[in-house]
Amino acid sequence: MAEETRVILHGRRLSPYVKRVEIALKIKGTPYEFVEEDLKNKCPLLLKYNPVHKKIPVLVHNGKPLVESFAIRDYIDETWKTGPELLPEDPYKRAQIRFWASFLHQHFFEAWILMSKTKREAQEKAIKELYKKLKLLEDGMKDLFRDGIPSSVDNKIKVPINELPVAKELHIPHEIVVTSVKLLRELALKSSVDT
Ligand SMILES: N[C@@H](CCC(=O)N[C@@H](CS)C(=O)NCC(=O)O)C(=O)O
Repeated sequence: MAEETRVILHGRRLSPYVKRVEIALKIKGTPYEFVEEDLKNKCPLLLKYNPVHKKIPVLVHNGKPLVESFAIRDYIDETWKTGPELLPEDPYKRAQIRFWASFLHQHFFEAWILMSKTKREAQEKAIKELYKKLKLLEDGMKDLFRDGIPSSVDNKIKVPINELPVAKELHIPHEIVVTSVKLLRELALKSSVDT
């Protein structure tokens, strides 16, 4: 049962794992505070809350820390019953959504990271691989949501994913994404030269 609550999300706005949690909170209409973490200089609280992986996101609900974005998403779904369910009722559809979410997590992000860390032929290869995975993901999504995504406001209305109010609200401007990706690439290339 949802009780009087204080919800704090430790993260970074650009992290896709943090986005997963933010989207879940927004869909449920759960208010939360956002604490922007500096991953190069992790604060003692983050290390205390996530001593195993020392990663974001961390969600703190009434003082209790939760880690790992999928586990947090499920916790949010099971705790705040006031908003719409995050996963469909049909077990087959749920399983399909879980499959694609884990594909995105394990394969797509991995290919994306490889692409941003490599140069020349290795990068060309990584880009091809990334496009292949993107195509698989897109086809999977089209199949799964033939008529669009159910609106979080009215489950019967189907809307394209970019039109969802929550997607618009959490949208990050293209220039900011590009600048951050360039920075990440510089850092990744520098650390691969240093090692
Ligand atoms: N499996 C984790 C992955 C989280 C993750 O990789 N977070 C990154 C930011 S996008 C992080 O905290 N990196 C810091 C580090 O690796 O030290 C989840 O789903 O929550």
